[in-house]
Amino acid sequence: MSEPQSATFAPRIFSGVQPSGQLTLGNYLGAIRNFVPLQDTHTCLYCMVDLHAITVWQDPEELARATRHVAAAFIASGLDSVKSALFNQSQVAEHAQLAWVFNCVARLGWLNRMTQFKEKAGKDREKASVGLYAYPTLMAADILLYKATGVPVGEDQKQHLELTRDIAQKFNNDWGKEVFPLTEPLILGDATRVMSLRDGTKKMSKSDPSDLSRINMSDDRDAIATKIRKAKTDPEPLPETVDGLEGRPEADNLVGIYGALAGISKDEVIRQFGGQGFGVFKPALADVAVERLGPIRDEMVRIESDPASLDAILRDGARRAREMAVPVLDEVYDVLGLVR
Ligand code: AQP
Repeated sequence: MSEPQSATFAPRIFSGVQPSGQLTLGNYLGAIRNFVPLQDTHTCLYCMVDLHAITVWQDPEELARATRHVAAAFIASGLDSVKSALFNQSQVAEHAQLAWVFNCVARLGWLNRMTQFKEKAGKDREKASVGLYAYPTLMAADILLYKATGVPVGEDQKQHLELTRDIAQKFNNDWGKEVFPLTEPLILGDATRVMSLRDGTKKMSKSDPSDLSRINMSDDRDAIATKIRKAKTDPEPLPETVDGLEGRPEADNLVGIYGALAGISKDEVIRQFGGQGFGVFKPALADVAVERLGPIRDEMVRIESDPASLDAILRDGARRAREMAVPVLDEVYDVLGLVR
């Protein structure tokens, strides 16, 4: 990949996905599918960030199920548990330990600027958990515990990545040592921000109350076709040029999804469908979505039917992750003067 490498830090990739519900097409196109090719060029760690998920209340049985669901989605999408360390965050206690150190490095003013906290806490900020507020410092710990040089993420995580760099820089400056790299966000592909099927101005999200707003990775072929058929659109046919998508967020989103799934640019989609109505375009989109997602979903069902094997993969991934994490935390403790 093309992220600039510091001379001091070996190229290493970390990324995480929250096990907090059904994974969406946004998670797949914006993040998971981009994880796969990196395995051939980098040391990679891919994590189910369960400690992030509990920043809002989770049903215990559902949390365990969702953790295995994310692991199954990773593997079904092409992640190889031999090439990459696949694990859930809570099995590597060093994440929480380094997060505490970073709570002491990050400034309140920095966290106050995080737009995701404002969105997720909503109007009743006072009732949000301290964990939800401190989420970005735990995310910085996830990444810097492995001195990751690159993090493949969707666009919505850009601000958190900037905070991770601020924390790394302040830590390095405060103690006068280049302990941490300035990690680069790897915002890859054409679908870095997939929008809701019900509102083209809102991000497609697994916590949206409306299931019709998203395509889940576990949706069967009928569900995918139904959701695309019911997706909100405007009454106009598709424009003759990509510029004509301006001001038409729902049409723009569906064209973007088609292109990302078919592996073609939006220009090419418009070349094929410009001037056509949604009555023609939506069934074509449903076909390409079913063709791409159907086999992944079938594989997920197969993998999830054997939770014992999945748990063994996660334990092994956690063991390998700890081998990388322990020396970094030791280094941090030494730098801080924490006796061990
Ligand atoms: N709509 C999206 N388009 C592109 N990328 C997306 N990602 C999430 N939604 C989209 C990317 O998926 C990765 C994992 O996200 P996460 O589960 O850790 O948290 P999130 O960003 O908060 O995702 P959701 O679906 O919106 O979850 P909830 O509803 O639980 O908060 C990240 O790389 C993210 O950028």
